[in-house]
Order: sequence, then structure tokens, then C-alpha cells
Amino acid sequence: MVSRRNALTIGGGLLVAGCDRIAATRTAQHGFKGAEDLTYRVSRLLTARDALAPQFTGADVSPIFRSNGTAMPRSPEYARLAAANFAGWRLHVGGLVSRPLAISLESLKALPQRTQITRHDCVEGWSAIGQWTGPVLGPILQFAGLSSTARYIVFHCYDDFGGTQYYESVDLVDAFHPQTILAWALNGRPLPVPNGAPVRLRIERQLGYKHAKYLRAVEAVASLDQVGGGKGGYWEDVADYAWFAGI
Ligand SMILES: Nc1nc2c(c(=O)[nH]1)N[C@H]1C(S)=C(S)[C@@H](COP(=O)(O)O)O[C@H]1N2
Ligand SMILES: [Mo]
Repeated sequence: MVSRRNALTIGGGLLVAGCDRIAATRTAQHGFKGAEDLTYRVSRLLTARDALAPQFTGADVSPIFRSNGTAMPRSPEYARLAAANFAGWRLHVGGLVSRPLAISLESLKALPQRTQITRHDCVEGWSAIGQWTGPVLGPILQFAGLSSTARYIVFHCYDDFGGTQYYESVDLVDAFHPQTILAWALNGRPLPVPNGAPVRLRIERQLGYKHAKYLRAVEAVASLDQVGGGKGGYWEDVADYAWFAGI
């Protein structure tokens, strides 16, 4: 399972570049048609690959960062992990990678960290500014040996809605964006359970529902067809939310 050796190597800071080609050349092409597809293409044409989402200062941080959607996953497995302070939690990195990983919380915290203060925008009509800390996702994918056939990164979560697990996905441009982090801290403290403990995705150029909480696994895939209902995310599948939710 761990890959304790991998985890330690990761912790030791050997996650260095070398695979710039991964993100450099491909923009994902998905099967969606019509207006959403156009939004996606136009945005990818007009927005610089690494353009940053606005960042704020400590003075801007919202006093309370509310919770939305799941506030406590009900799976017994999650309850067990939470009861042990997530000591047994592992983030599985798999799919189209040459070196699958199982990373402990401790190892994630030992990686180079990024802290950013950003605004979260939920489609339900609220926003909040929070300070997030965690390792950048890109180097982890590189370390896992992301295959050149991978086009999307899928995030699998511990919570479910009526038996359907929450999941989300992004293209490689967003996956390798410098502000895309696996956040384990909010406002300088370990991520509270209502906000996605132990680790949640921050994908700052996308709307709230793309920021998968309660991460269980990260999977590299060539197509979204076989994932969930095929539209790339829980809300995309059940409520026709846009897969590309760029802001
Ligand atoms: N696993 C999981 N991730 C999720 C959700 C959820 O219900 N389950 N809700 C999404 C929505 S709609 C929003 S706005 C944000 C809310 O994050 P917060 O609870 O930290 O405010 O998480 C997103 N990620
Ligand atoms: Mo949301």
C-alpha cells in the first residue's frame, strides 16, 4: 500500500520537474457540445494557461467559511479514519500513471507547501474568502509518472448523495495550474470536517462545486465516458451543471 518508500521520497522533496511536456502541449478535448464547449474553448484560447485567480490579504479573510453540500460524510470508513485523526488516511494516486501512490497526510504535509488567500464562489449565490495551504498537485502527478495518454484528472471523494459518491474532474491545464493545491489547512488550522477534512482540492479558477472535498483518490484518465454518469462530475451528472466552470 504505501508505498512508504514513495511517500518518504515525496516527503524528501524529490518531487522535481522533468515532465513539463505533460502540460505543455495538450488541451483536453471532451465530448461536450454546444455552448459549454464553446465557453471552454474560448476560455482556453483567451486565458493564459497559468493566469492566476485573484489573491487577497489576511484582512480579507471571511470570519466564517461556511460549509456547503456534505458537512460530514456518512460512510463508516470515513468515520473510522476521522476518529483516528486521519492517521490511516491515504490519498491514492492511480489510473494512467506508471507509479501509483498512496500518500499519507503526514507525507502530504512534508511536501513543499503553497498558501493562498482566494475567494470561493458557489453557484448557489454565496462567496467566502479563505486561506488555504497544501502541496501543489502538478508535481505529485509528475512524480506518479502521469502517462502521455492522460487527459483528465478525476477526484474521488468519501461522501455520497443517496449512494452516489461525489466526484469531480478537470483537464490537465487546471490540474497543473500553480494554484491547484491539495489543501489540508484552512486559515492556518487543519481543515475542519465540514470543509472537507482531511484534504480537499482547491482549483481556484473554477466555481465551488469543482473543489472536491473529502478526497479519497486521484485518478488519471483518457476519457470521462466511463467515470460516473460520463459528464465529469456529480453535479454535472445529476443536475447538468457545466463541467467547465471557469470564473
Ligand atoms: N466531496 C464533496 N465536495 C464538494 C461538495 C460536496 O458536497 N462533497 N460540495 C461542493 C460545493 S457545491 C461547494 S460550494 C464547496 C463547498 O465547500 P465548503 O463546504 O468548504 O464551503 O465544496 C464543493 N465540493
Ligand atoms: Mo457550491
